[in-house]
Amino acid sequence: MPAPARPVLLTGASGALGRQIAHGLGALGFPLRLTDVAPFPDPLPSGATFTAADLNDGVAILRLAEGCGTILHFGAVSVDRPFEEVIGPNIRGLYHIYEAARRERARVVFASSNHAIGFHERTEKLDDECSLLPDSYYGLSKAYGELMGRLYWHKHGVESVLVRIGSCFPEPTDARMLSTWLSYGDLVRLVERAVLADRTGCIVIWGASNNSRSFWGRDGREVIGWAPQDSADVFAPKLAGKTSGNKVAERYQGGMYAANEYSRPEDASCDASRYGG
Ligand code: 15L
Repeated sequence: MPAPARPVLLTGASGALGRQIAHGLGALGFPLRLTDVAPFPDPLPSGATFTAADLNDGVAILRLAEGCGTILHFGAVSVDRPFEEVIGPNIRGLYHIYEAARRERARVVFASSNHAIGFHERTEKLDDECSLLPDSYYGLSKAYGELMGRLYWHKHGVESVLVRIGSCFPEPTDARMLSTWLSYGDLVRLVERAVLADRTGCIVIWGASNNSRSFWGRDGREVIGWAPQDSADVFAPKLAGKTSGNKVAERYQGGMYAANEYSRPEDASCDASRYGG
């Protein structure tokens, strides 16, 4: 089983996705440095260390990244929250991650989100060149992260795998997730390939399983040799009728994130071909 020569830093290690990645890659023998503001709640995977750190602390992040070949950046506010709560971990923290990657010549695997494009309509089939269309301050921070990845690639040659994660949970729980679900197994295999791939440049990958109702199409997955193995389709009989009942949420890919605090007047219009309606 191949393992990377240089250590892999994982931020957000104590979160739901971080724990899956820590255990999944730990089992493959990856040399892991785990970090989070919260303690790691499980026994440490063999060969892993854990250091508590705040993404706002640039010196701590530089120190943690020393000698690392990859930074898996899964730490941040991960839900729709007010601007002031998002700005520290998701904006300043991201800058600290990219500065560390620049110094170490490390690759970044960034946990972006479908909420970076959440105001695209559900009737659209998107590819990796679609416009960024955030549906919340959280989604805006993910769009910013993707642009940060592009900046550091063009200016410094720092590679990024920007994973636009759909809904990564043990199982899909509503009709929207029949389109957006990413299984834990597919997530871990994606991250494994993103670490081991030879060269990636700066690519976007839709983080979704093999769902026939997917909103998303072409992306950079071939560059890393990843293909999802699971599918939300088997849950369709149970979930197809389980919609939100909210008109705005049902119209847009981001669902309730688009609907939260929505106050656009009914008759407002803009250039549909450029900005998604
Ligand atoms: C996300 O980005 C969130 O982290 C997660 O909690 C879900 O809301 C998910 O998107 C989703 O869109 O289902």
